[in-house]
Amino acid sequence: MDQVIIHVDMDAFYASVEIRDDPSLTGKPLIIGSLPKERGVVATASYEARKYGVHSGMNIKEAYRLCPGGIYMHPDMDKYKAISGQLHEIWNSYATALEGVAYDEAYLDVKEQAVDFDGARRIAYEIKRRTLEELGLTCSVGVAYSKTAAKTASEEKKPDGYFEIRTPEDFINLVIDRDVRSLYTVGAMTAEKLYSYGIHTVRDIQDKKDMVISLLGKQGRWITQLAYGIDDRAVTPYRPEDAKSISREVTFQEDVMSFEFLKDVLVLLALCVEHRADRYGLHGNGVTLKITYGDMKGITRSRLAPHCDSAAKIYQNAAQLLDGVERGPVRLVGAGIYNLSGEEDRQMTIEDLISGDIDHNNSMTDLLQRLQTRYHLDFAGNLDKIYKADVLHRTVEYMRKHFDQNSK
Ligand code: TTP
Ligand code: MG
Repeated sequence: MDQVIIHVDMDAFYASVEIRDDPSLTGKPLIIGSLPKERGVVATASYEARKYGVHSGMNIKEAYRLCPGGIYMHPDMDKYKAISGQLHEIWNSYATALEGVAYDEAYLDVKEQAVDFDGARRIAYEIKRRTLEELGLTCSVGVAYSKTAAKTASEEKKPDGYFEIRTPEDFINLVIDRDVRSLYTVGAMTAEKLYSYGIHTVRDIQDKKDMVISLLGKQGRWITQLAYGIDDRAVTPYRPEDAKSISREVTFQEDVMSFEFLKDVLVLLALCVEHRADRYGLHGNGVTLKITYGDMKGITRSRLAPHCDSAAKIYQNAAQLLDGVERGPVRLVGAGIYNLSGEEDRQMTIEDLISGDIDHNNSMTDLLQRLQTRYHLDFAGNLDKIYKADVLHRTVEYMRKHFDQNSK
């Protein structure tokens, strides 16, 4: 299959948006994420901040140590989401299929519109021009014969870059001496495993392909193919129902000891998960609980829960999972549903008929009532704001302080 694929990725996305909207930030090291006094991580950093070694995912305290003179800001997700919508409109007008990977990143199947690589280059520059003129933002674009090569190409000349990789041979020549992680499906854990067997570069994967396959099985076969530039995956339009799971989580500013308190937090997380599932008409068939302890050790527990579509069911399952995990100081708690299906698949079960959704609604009302009384919260009329990450986070912090005071 001969493909012509564009991969487009915005440059320092959140940071660039904030600089566009406040030109006084231009040329300054800007770090979007948590604030230095909080707990959390860097979402992204302007290229000036990256010069200090600051990068996405870095602990914010570490970022502050490296770049104390930086400007630190919280992300404004609503704003980025709106811009993402505008970007998708531009991208959509050039693609037969568009696969969004993140707010700021997508694969475009342009074979029909572009015909060949020269046509794709014209489209790529057109996208760059329109993104700058209409949205005041720069992006980097890669054109290639495969998804992996297109992503590699868009990274190649960042920021405001353009690069082409027309054949598997060109791809191999480019990456052969690079770290195994330059093949995008190789994550940190897999890389560590490969390193420990002396496999550091793409060339090593080629040279020791039998070892890679016996070490990693199916994934090893896939990685070996990538090392030879083979990747036939088509650009597949993203549909929310293809999502594997829906989850929400919160990180506490100080570790939490009380599991009773964690259960109260699970009530709010369950509401948030239900809300997101509702938006797409989805329900889960299993519930997950995620815990990160104070020492950064993380665990996930899950259990089957057919037709899990209400906050009450999500909460009940997550709370039961929590009862089964090791006690200790907790830094992060999350809850979610997986194994999603759409409304049309929904069939009433005997269980539903007996228990009835009304019961679930009632138990949720009771749970919320308990939270209101215990923490002196007033949810009335503004419960819908809890779905926003920053409101959820603030509410949970407020609850935590309240809980700590009352248990002293
Ligand atoms: P990226 O495209 O990975 O990064 P970027 O656009 O900031 O910078 P680059 O020029 O290197 O592409 O991610 C897009 C946005 O997603 C980013 O602006 C912030 C967010 N993000 C996080 O919140 N956490 C993360 O760990 C990463 C990698 C990104
Ligand atoms: Mg980006």
